Amino acid sequence: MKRVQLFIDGAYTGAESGATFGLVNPATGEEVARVSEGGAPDVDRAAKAAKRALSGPWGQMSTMARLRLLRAVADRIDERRAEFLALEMRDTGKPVSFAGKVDIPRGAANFRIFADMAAGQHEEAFHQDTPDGRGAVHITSRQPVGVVGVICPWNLPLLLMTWKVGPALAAGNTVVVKPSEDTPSTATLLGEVMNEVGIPPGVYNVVHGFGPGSAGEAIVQHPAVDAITFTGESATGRAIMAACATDLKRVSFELGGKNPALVFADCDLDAAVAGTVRSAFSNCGQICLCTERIYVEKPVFAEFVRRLSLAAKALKPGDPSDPDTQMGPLISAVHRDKVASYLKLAVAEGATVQAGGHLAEVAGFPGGFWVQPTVWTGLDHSARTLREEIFGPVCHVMPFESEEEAIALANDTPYGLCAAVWTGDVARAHRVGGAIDAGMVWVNTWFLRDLRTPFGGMKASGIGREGGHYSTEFYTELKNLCIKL
Ligand code: NAD
Ligand code: 6OD
Repeated sequence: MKRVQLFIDGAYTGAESGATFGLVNPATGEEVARVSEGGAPDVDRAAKAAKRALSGPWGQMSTMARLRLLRAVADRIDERRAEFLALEMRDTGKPVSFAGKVDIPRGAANFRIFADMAAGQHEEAFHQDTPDGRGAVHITSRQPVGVVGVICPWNLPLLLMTWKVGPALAAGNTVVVKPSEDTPSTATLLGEVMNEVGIPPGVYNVVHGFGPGSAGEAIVQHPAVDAITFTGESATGRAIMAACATDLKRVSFELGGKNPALVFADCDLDAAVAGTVRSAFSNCGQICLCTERIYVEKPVFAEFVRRLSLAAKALKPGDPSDPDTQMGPLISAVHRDKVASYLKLAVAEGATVQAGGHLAEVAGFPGGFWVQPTVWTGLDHSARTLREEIFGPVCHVMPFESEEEAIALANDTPYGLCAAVWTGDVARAHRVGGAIDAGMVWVNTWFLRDLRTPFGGMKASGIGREGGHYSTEFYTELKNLCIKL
């Protein structure tokens, strides 16, 4: 795919302005495609097509027929797995060992599981006595919200987009998707899949472009868009929320994090080290759930730091298509420079570098945006390095002496997305897990997903929850019908 076009009303199209921008492969730094740069007129076309589709064949289709189509979308993603994988790896540089196991399978699962869950949707009925003795019946049901604007980041492009589009379509909505400008391709390929399986035109629309003054802002401001589901930075969430206030659009936000891991001396240290290597460095640290702050109980602190640092140094960067490659590049030169600025800042703030600490050079990929997996110790808790989301393969390890201190350190952050707790004591797991201000706490594991459970963050990490029936709540309006008998 050398030209990445918009997908509106079931057809590929350029932007009305004719504008395009370059798409860069982060592993090589080379431009690999031109992307149509949508703007307000293109969003207008997409939003109107999405509105029409609500009252067309899609809106009139039976629930079971709709869900059959969504299961067919999942099957087709599986069948075209190699194409989705190649595009996701090209856009992100992520290794096949990650994208093949996580991104693409979840792209299919997000349609299949939400279709299965929607099949179990039921209405509630309340019978009411009335003075005339005839009574009344109330029927409480759910109807689609309407046109949903889906605004996505670049770190797990297909996974995070379908995580919203799957339940939105299962509930009978239509969507206008704005993928990240850095990762437009898999959302575009999904348009072909929608047509192949017979999803009616206008149900799934994709408009590429940027945020402010571009396609993102136009989606948020369009009067035909009824709800916005957004994943990205907390600062962007604030701007979108302010814009949504005008039309009182409902919002669901999955935002940034500065996630802690708490390692207690009673844990299985091998598991804690292996789990923390995964939670700090997977996807080159570019997962909102990644651990950037690690607190370790004093008796095992030195040993934990030694083992984590050794493991970080052993992680193998390289050709994303090599199954042995463990580390990909960062998404862009801009993001590489941001992470590099924290590599400098951490040292200026007094960090001791236990592993990494520099940009990386990878044989055969001189133009890529590579950074060494980095482990720091020695920072004061007020350091900016410990307060700001970096979103790279970096983490800091600090000792603690008591459970209370560990909880206080974990909660000393504006964010509240997730935490990992490593302990062999179930009572402690329950106590500490309950005391951490985060939407999700994993004990003796990390990023173990069950799509029926609520996903989202507290504090500056988000508004609302998605997953299972929590998604249904966001993507539907409740209606009560009262019939006097
Ligand atoms: P970002 O906020 O810069 O951009 C996300 C999307 O919003 C992009 O499509 C962008 O074009 C668009 N956008 C930017 N400004 C906009 C505006 N004013 N109006 C409308 N759209 C706008 O985020 P990013 O850099 O792409 O992603 C990384 C961030 O996402 C990190 O902070 C990470 O923690 C967060 N994230 C959170 C979760 C979660 O589930 N909590 C998941 C993934 C990523
Ligand atoms: O697994 C998911 O459903 C999900 N929303 C993951 C988000 C990861 C953030 O980068």
